[in-house]
Amino acid sequence: APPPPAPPTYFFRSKLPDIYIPDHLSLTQYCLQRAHLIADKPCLLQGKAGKNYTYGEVEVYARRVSAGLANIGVEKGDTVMLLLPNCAEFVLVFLGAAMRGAMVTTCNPFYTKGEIEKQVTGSGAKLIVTQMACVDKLASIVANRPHLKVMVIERPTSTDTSNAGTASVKRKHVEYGDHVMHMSELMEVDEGGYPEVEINPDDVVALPYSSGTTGLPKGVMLTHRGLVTSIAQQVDGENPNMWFREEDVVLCVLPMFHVYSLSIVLASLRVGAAIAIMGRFEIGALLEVVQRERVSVAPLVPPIVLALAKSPLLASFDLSSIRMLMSGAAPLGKELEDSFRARVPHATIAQGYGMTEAGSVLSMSLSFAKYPFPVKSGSCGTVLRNAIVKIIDPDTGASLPHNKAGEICIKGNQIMKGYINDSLSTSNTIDDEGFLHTGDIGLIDDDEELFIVDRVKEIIKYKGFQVPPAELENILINHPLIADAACVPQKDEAAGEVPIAFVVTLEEASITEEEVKEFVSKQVVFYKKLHKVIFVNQIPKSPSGKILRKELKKRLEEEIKL
Ligand code: 4UW
Repeated sequence: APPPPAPPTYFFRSKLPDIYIPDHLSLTQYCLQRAHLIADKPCLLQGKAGKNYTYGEVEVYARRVSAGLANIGVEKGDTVMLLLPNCAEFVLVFLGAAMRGAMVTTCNPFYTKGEIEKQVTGSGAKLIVTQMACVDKLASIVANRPHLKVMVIERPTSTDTSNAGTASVKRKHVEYGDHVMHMSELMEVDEGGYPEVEINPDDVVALPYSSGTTGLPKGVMLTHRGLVTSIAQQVDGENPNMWFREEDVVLCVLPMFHVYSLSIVLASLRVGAAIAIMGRFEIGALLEVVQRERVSVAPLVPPIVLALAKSPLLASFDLSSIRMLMSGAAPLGKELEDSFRARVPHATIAQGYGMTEAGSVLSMSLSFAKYPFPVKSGSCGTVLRNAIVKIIDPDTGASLPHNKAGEICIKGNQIMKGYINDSLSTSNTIDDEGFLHTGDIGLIDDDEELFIVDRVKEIIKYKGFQVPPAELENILINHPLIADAACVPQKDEAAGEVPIAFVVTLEEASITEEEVKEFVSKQVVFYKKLHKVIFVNQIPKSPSGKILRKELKKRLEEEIKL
């Protein structure tokens, strides 16, 4: 008898044709390709928080930083950590390090000492560029690592033109010896001092951290080719999927250490737009920046959309400059999307879908295209050009057709090269055919629009921030009175999800919910704090020892109903 026919494989693509992508260029060559033509155009806007930079200045400073890094011994392939809130220096050091051929690992400046130390070790960072406020936190990390240098960016603010900033840098210098340097060592050097470094497109340039579908945070290796491809997929070509223009002013309020904001910054540089940088989110300040800088593009996350949709302040500001409002990094409820649209009727409001490992965008609304398509509310957009998506049955691995929900998998030059020093996690995430498995469940409808309906991976997303359950579980089982623990998300209107813990205590141990919460909160950044502790006799596990998170989520739902 003839062999049974092979099961069909369904591939999904953009509705737009593939484009030419100049992926032989380094990331900085690509992003700053037109910078010399628009040298006088504003690039980085900081308002009262600091100096503005034109495209010409950004290019010069990036070259200086690159030469300055060489001066202080940062070689090609070395890792530089950026431990900074949003600021111009973040962008300048990122670009300079990329030119130097270094890898930039981005880290949340609000992280605790323990969280930072793990990333320093895992990424092999040689230099940390940070702000004064973080220096104390770094003292013991640096003390054990003679080759690790720390550099602070502090500059006198416009109201404070005294030398206070410099004096306190000097004081720290004395305290920590030669480890703490000042940013001037990068910014005030001769940019012609070093020849350009030869960069291979497959060299790693960015190393953001993500826990992916399971386990602890891991360094995600994004290459020059990967990021050039991703940005091109969004903003290049005859009909860019995400039409950023040179005239645009792009709001940058989401933290640049996260891949969403980093990707928006790089896309803005590519098209020559101005980037309005905000150090932190506050609704009044955001509206003021929009009005003052005439912001035209605003990439947001659902909690900020919620805050804006509800804010009485909205009516007192001129938001007429906004033409594009984008949401991503977490699910945006359809009702919220619609009510927000009613409040900013002149803007196009829609979603994109990204994942650090996907390097970073998988799909983007075609309502943002230069020649847009009609789209549906609640959709996460259409897969980008020069990429292929398949949807697979999470149990059988079978490829699924239109309108059937399954795990979203993506292939293309933009996806990560792998996790650093972790080939096992890499091979568990990228299959033999080169598809990255996202751990998200979604379907693609007849109009090629993607809808995310569920998540099978462990990750908890608090306001779009990653909270890896494995990290919290590790902390919990280190408590002398705790025998076992498991963390799962609980739905929350403002944050989307919050982490909660199921805890098994040692026999006869007496420990309160408050004590457990405090034990964790001392060791983690604010958004990883536990919101509830449920004491149980046992954590349900599979025969192989995997935590049965589905059962715990069910338990939690029952608990809430009680
Ligand atoms: N709806 C539902 C969404 C959505 C979503 C993401 O922290 P990571 O690894 O990465 C991100 C990146 C987001 C992003 C990057 C670049 C960009 O342009 C853009 O445009 C909007 C967004 O969040 O978390 C990845 C996980 O976050 C969830 C989903 O589970 C995904 O695997 N997620 N976007 N629109 N869920």
